[in-house]
Amino acid sequence: MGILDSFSLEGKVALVTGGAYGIGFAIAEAYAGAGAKIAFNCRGQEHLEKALADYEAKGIRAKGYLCDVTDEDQVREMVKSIKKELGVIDILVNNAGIIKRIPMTEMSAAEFRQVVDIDLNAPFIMSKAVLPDMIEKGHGKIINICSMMSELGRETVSAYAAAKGGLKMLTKNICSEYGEYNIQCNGIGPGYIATPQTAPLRETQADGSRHPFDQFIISKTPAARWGDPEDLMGPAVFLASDASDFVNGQILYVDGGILAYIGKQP
Ligand code: NAP
Ligand code: GCO
Repeated sequence: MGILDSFSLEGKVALVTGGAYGIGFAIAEAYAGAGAKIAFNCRGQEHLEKALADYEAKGIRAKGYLCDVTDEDQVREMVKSIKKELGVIDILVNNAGIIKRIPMTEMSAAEFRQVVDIDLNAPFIMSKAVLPDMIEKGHGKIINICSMMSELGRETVSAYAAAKGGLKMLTKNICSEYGEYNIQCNGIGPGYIATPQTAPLRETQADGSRHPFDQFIISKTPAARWGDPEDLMGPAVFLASDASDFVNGQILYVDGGILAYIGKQP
């Protein structure tokens, strides 16, 4: 077997939560290209239908499910359906997530809870739903999509940073608790990636100039650019493949160097 064979996902079943568009879609596309059978979910019927068409346009026969990852019953039903239609889930990517950019003093407890529910509680619910079959099968890969905010804070994202910091530690704990069953749980920490979630931070201003935050990120990134979802494809395949069977509890930051860099002098 050549070294590239260890990156193959041939015959594997991958579930990417929130895989209707953005980072999740790119990861699912990469997994399909590496040979995996693809399942994804989202909450919106329109998002689901457009995503199925988008996957088909790329020659990918993905199975899409309407499932709110915060709802344990829906999650159990989705995992059962995937098992019946595709097989036991070998690879779970906890990608579904939201952000609310509100100053903490103005954020309601309900808004804080909603972000934590989707970004932290749901990866727990999803992982709990797939672990028993992974244990029985003798292998499994869980990949949690963390964030720069797993390491850093910034104004207005208190709930998101708390959730993503917690997700980093949940990653390490799943590693600790299930590593003996040949289950690897790692995280990917994307930098600033051009998706619908960050679109408000990149809007062109009324005078035609770039959004101040857009300019800020360019100055803070050695790569001097925003990331694209495609930048995450290779790292995601690596962490889902046999090539990373001895990598566990790690957060792989795919950030163009932001975390290593003090930033360009204004
Ligand atoms: P996005 O464009 O907003 O896509 C989020 C996806 O998650 C959508 O498919 C959405 O579909 C789904 N989703 C949201 N809440 C859900 C729920 N309760 N149940 C099921 N599906 C749900 O976000 P993105 O930029 O691709 O980010 C994906 C992940 O990467 C998130 O965890 C985010 O925190 C993280 N991340 C993003 C960046 C970035 O710069 N973009 C950087 C670091 C980390 P529905 O709304 O139809 O449910
Ligand atoms: C923000 C951005 C970030 C990115 C990402 C960075 O408002 O600061 O949305 O949070 O989404 O998490 O890694």
